[in-house]
Amino acid sequence: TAPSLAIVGVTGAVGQEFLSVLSDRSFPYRSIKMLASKRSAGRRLTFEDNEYVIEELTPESFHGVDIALFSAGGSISKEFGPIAVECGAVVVDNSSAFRMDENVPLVIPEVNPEAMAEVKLGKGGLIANPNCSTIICLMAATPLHRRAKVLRMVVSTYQAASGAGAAAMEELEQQTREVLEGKRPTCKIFSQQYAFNLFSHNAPVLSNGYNEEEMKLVKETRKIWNDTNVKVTATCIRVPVMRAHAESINLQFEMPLDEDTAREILKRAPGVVVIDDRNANRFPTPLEVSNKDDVAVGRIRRDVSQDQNYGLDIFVCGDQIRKGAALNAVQIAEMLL
Ligand code: 11C
Repeated sequence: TAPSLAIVGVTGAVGQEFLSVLSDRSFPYRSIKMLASKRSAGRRLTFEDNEYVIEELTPESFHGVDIALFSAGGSISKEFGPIAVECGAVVVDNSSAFRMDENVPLVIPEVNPEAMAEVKLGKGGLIANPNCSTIICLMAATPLHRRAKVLRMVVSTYQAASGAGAAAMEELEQQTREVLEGKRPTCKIFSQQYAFNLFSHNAPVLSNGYNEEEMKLVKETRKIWNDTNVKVTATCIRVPVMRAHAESINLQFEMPLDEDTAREILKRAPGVVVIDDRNANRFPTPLEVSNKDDVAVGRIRRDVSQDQNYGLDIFVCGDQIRKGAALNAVQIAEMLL
């Protein structure tokens, strides 16, 4: 029979997207629990022609649940994830709470599906969804890594409002209106003006000078590629874009890989589309990939600073809420079926 599902954090940007993706992909289910904080409990929600009442998340929420999709922040995952597992559910967790736990698979289905081979429906288990910027980066870098082995990767991100949640998206919209009307922009989520501006990612800055978002790219890549030697460095920037991240990625390879071969590899890669029209100066944009499943790659070119065929530059865009979060989690859930 089809599994029973629970969505934890159903009122959030990713929670809502879980529902859209489940519906778009005709994910089979026999029931769904819509779970959120006490604040949202009691509200009604229509999904696939059925009306649901949002329930408050409690330790009792997971009885009879087969798959729980979590996106309500790290502390909720830490508190309720293990309870759900104890009840026999497989938790697919979108937060950073368990990603670096060595017993928890960190999975991008197109990249390392083998990592979750041990997790079986009915036995309880945890699978972590990587950070959105890692997913989008590795969707493009992995097919090239498989061919030529990446020794070093330099990532610069241009990250959308959605990565900071629905309230940040509202803040961007409100501030844009305020600035155009000559008013002072209201800063609630971010401490500085976001509209018509950009700034270093809002994640906490660590003692090594990197922020947490940057170190996620470093550590998660090593874990997903199962390669402790790969060198990764990153600079993460928040830009006033609504829901898709862009990333400039510089790659250094162990084996030669020319740009035409790289383009062919990327054209064949699942979940990737190539937009690379030099004559028309047409390359991926965040708007173009918004609400889309595929990650778009372009600006595929030889890095002239490296030995010929040992370095490439690429530019990648991917919908942060979809492939960066909800779609990846639902694809993980599909592999459990
Ligand atoms: C962003 N990736 O775009 C972040 C937010 O570890 O899941 C998500 C943080 C995480 O701001």
